[in-house]
Amino acid sequence: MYPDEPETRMTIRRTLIATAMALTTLAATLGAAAQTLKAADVHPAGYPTVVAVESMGKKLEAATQGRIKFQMFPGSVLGGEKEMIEQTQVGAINILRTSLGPVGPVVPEVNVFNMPFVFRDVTHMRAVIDGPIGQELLDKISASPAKLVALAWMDGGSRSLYTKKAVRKPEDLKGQKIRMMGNPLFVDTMNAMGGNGISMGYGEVFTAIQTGVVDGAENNAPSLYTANHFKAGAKYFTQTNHLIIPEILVMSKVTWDKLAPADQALVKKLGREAQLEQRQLWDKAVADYSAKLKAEGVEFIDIDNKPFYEATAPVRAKYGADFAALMKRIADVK
Ligand code: BDP
Repeated sequence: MYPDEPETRMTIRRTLIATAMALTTLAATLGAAAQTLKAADVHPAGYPTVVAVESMGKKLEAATQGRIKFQMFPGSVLGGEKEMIEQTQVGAINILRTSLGPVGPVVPEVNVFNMPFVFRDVTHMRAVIDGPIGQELLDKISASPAKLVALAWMDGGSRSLYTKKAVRKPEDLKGQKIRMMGNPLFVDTMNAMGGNGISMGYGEVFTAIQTGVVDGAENNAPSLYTANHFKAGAKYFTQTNHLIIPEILVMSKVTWDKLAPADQALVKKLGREAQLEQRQLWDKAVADYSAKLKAEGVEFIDIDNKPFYEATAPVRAKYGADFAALMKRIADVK
């Protein structure tokens, strides 16, 4: 390369290049050794999803002898769910547990699970996500341009309406502003159910109910309890069960692509284990928090939800048009 270069200088140059290369390799190894994965969740410490993902983190640290560390950021400290999805897409958050609701705007294929009354009940939803359709949806998320790798499903049970004024039928919702998750599908759902859907982040709901910006919201019992929305005044919990939305555990594709194949396989395996652990914790949480809500004076209103089912038929027709074959397969799952 340098024909006139004296022998010694050439040797020094070669040594320097070799040293620089060795240092680069060392830095890469050290970098890998120091890797800490940031995991996030809107829910507080102790919530089933947070507990299951923390336990996944401990197993990951143990299996890699501390080469991959794990840090959980619960309670929305890294932002609302929409913002956290965005941070995960760019790799600022490495692992995220999120509802599928706000994933719909970035991966439209998941909206098939976000439709009102698409599942008959929680048992039906579980049979679907545990079978081939569940795997296909995870694969669709990973294959989409959203830069999210879907690791596993989590359970979010069934969502029902909670309001300051008791609701028993669609007409009772007239004029009531109800907070929905950020996805136009949910605003349409609430409008069809008889109220006025308002989309906003989970972290804003307490104040919105308290100050009358909204008259209520909808969620499962563990969320209603841990987010204290009943203390903001939403004391009537009408069992509409209108949305049964599975949740997911995703890894940023940016992070995923930097992992060695063996570590990727490990993350996937531990993600699946977290799914199983979360489901057990979930069933207990629903029972425990329902009892706690009742003890706090929240009135559970049992209703025949058929009028709400019928009222939302146009929403299924509108959003389901893209998923007709898939919806038939879902309905056929026993
Ligand atoms: C809870 C979900 C959480 C959502 C929240 C919401 O677990 O992922 O962010 O509802 O309503 O049930 O925003």
